[in-house]
Formats: sequence, structure tokens, C-alpha cells
Amino acid sequence: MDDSVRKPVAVVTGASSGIGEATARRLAAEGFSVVAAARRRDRLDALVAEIGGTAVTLDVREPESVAALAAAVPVCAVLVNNAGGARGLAPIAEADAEHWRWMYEVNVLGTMLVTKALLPALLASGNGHIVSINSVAGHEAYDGGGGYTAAKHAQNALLLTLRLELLGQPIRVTEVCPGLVETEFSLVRFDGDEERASSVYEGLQPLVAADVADCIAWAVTRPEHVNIDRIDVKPRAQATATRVARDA
Ligand code: 8X3
Repeated sequence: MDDSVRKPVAVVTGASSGIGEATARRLAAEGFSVVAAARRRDRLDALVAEIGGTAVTLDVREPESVAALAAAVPVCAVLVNNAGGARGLAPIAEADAEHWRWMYEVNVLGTMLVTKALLPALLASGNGHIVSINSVAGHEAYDGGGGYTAAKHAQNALLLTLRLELLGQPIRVTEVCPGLVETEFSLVRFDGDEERASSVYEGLQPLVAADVADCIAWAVTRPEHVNIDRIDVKPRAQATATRVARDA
């Protein structure tokens, strides 16, 4: 039997790795029929072979790709906007406009496009929930963070606006803001430079993707009148975006 008939549907973007993949796994374990969406289809196919649900190829920068996702999901209880990321750590004096454009597209426009496309499906569920993975960078600035912090602050503004505009409708909006989580995030930021990427997490115990998935699972399993507005989650060894305690 098609499990989407009896289970609430959860769409997870960026589900091919990291926080997205961990969230897909966790929500499947929580009883959701997961629609795992991302660009890397081979990884999605392997994931749904394990956890069930459906794989959908998605590039959040492409409106047609987002429309195809929406067409495949007529009813959606939970949308986890996880697709996003950072490129570079250059000061604004040396900003790479292409990096900035990419960060705006995946973090801001991508969140807008997917949310807008799935709003009818979220409403159709009678109890929809939008969870957006933002970042400590959505609320703090740090040196070299320019393009990413600007995009993530914009994502925060988008979510605050959305919560106002959806007031009175059966849709919750939750923003999840992780600090250091060891995923492919830094590898993408530093263009595949593994040494530089792993140095970000050196000498401290970062969060793992499952820690963030745990927060998401908690937020979406509260009674439906309870809206968790925002979850800030960091490793114990991290106080702010830039203050961390590393082993000597
Ligand atoms: C990732 C966290 O501190 O690199 O969203 O901006 S940080």
C-alpha cells in the first residue's frame, strides 16, 4: 500500500546529505511519508530505498523544478526548507558577486519559491508546518560572513513576514538556527578544500546533523496549537558565531 495514503507527508529539501538527510531519516522514523528532494538523485534513491517515501529531483533555483515538486505533492503536513549553503569567507572588500548571488538564490529565493509553491498543499493538510533551517548567521554577523549572513538575515525576515501573513491559518512556522554542525557545509563553502573545511570543527565537538534533526522532530510533533518560533542550537563549546572553546 502506498504509505502516503495513511501517513502525513513531510517534504525535505536538500535531503541528499547533512541536516536534510538526517531529517528525512528522522521524520520517516516519526511516521511521516517523506518526500526527499534535492539535486543529487542517486543519493535520494539510495535514501528512499532505506527509509521509504519518494525521491524528487529538485533545484530550488529553478522555478520549473519547484513547480514539478509541488505538482507531485498535493497535500503536505510538513515542509522542511533545508536547501541552502555558503560560498566563501571573503571580506566585503573582496566579495565575489557570483558567490553572493548563489547564496541569495539558494537561501532566500529558494525558500520563497518552495514555500510559495507548497502553501496550497500545506493548507490542504489542515495542519501544515513550515520549518526553515536558518543559522546562527541569520542573527549574528561575523568577519568574512558577509554574503551568507546577509542571506540568512533575509531568510529570517522572510520567515517573520510569513508568520504574520499566515496568522489565522492552520500553518505553523518554525525557524531552526544551528551553529557549528559537521556536514558538507564547510566543504561547499571552501570549494572542496577538505583541510580548510575540517579545520572549522577542529578541537571541539560540533553538532552532528542528527542533533538538528532531533530539534526539528520535536518542533513538528508538538500539539498543533503550539508554534515553536525559533530554535537556536549550538555545540556546548560554542557561545556565539565566533566564540568557541577549542582544545589546546
Ligand atoms: C552555519 C553556521 O557559523 O558557519 O550556518 O555561519 S556558521
